[in-house]
Amino acid sequence: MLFPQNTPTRSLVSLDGTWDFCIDPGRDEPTLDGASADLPGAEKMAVPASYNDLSQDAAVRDHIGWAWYQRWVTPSRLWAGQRLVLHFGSVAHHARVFIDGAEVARHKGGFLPFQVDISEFVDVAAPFRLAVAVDNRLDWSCLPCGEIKEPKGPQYPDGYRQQVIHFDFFNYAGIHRSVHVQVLPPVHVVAAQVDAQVDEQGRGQLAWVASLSDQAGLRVECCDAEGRIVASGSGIQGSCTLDEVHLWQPGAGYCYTLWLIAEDADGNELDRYPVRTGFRRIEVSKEQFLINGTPFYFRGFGKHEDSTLSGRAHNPVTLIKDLKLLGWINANSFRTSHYPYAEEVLDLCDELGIVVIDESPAVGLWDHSAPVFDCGKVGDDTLAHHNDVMSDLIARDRHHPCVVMWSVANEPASWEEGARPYFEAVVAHTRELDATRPLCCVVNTSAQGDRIQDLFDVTCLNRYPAWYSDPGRLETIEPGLLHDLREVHERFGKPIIITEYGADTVAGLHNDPVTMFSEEFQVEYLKACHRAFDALPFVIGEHVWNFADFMTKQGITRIIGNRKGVFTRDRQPKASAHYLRQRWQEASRP
Ligand code: GCB
Repeated sequence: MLFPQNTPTRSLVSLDGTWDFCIDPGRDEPTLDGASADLPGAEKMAVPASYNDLSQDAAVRDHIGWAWYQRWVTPSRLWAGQRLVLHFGSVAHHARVFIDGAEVARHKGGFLPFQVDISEFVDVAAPFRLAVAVDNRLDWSCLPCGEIKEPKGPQYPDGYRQQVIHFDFFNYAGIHRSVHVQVLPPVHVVAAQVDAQVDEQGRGQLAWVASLSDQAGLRVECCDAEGRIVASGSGIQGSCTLDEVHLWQPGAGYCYTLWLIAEDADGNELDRYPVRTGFRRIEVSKEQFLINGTPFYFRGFGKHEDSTLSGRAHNPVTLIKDLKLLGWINANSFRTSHYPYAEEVLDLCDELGIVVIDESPAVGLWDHSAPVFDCGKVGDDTLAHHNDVMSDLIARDRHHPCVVMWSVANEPASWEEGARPYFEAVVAHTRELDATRPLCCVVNTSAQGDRIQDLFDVTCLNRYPAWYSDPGRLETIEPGLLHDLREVHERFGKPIIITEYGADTVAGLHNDPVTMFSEEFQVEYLKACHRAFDALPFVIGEHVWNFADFMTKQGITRIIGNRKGVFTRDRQPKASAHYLRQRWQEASRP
């Protein structure tokens, strides 16, 4: 699937804006005819947005099950004779799409795009009703994992149910990324896999595998960032060599564009689509992560796609502010915790030279009260879906030079025996898809407690000393981390990135001597962690948890969300942001 773009042969019609919306009372299946009739009692809803925070009704915010989106689309006469492909950037978590009552697509998974050719369903002379039914329920067969529980007792009304989730972010739902009709020429490029490799001498190789909607020729032209054609080739599959490439570097993104040009037998251009990519070399040794031969130290954050009002939706306003703040604080990287982010995010990271660890939505694969792999809750269905998601993720993101590593999961129950065969399968599948990037799985286990870390190239650890253990005991952080990280490195022999460490901090709360939840505590907390990291040469990165405060489910440890942000949810700096800005400016390591 190709990201929707306007090109000389393609045009895009945005369906973003306001749609009609209503909650469906159905328990398992939708009960309303939202596909072919007006929605009863419809309210207006923004697209893209999570629906949860746009209502004054807690029942909408906390809804479990189906909801309907609907709008009319007026085709243009210019669509006649073209292929019409309807594209959704993401819909959380399960979607059914209808045109004038006919179901045209189904999709499972809330963080990756899907599309469907709707040409046969559209009469370009008449408006059509577009409806999307969205189900936000999570079970053990999808990612993220969750389960629906039906607790019984006098306090629970009849039929009461809860969506139980084993992850720490609000289960936002809705149409989260843009919706487009792509108006494509009858013969067009359907998909393309583009890989850019560069050797130590600076010679680049650009390989492509494309598919077309019909028989045609394919020519490719590779342009540098200034638009000069620097290489060309032909064929559905092929490669071309560039004798000397301009490298993509952290902090200095440089991109090439591979134009895929479909042609008829006479050389007439039928379609033209650009894929942007870049050349950089990634290597991992026992103690280093090298980008273009230079050791790279990850300075940055685990993030979320999360903002007030929009919820989990892609929002260009928040994106731009976040990228500005990453620059301001001297960060060079982040992890797309805990799911793939919008493609627009990666495009800008390519351009700006921001290094990204691209994470799958495999989160919540654990339960504090019971095993999940060993008792089959996380089983063959989960694995099949996990592998599908890795295929879709890599198909979507493989051309991005900013993506330097795939993270296959966050904090699965990696201490269980059953985790091993499960992750052996995920790793084998993922390596087959992309042999050029290192793999990691972010864990919170100790050296002894883990059964899977040896399968990965970089050890990624989440650590909360003096927070979830020994709360407030700052003096335990440095000795504890030194011991713990040395043990882990001794056992697995891989470089270590601390992918999470942090402390909840209520902006504006002060206490001296320092106390948990105060701004002063967060600063002292980070300093203590840094003393340990700085003493260990095999620690190759520090990603603070979290970039900004974010919404979670309600709970006794969450004060309207998780407050471990270095920035507030509206992106204002806490004291820790100023401290980090200084530390990362002075960083002697690259
Ligand atoms: C973690 C999780 C992250 C949570 C964080 C916390 O280990 O990976 O999703 O938000 O801890 O703050 O508890």
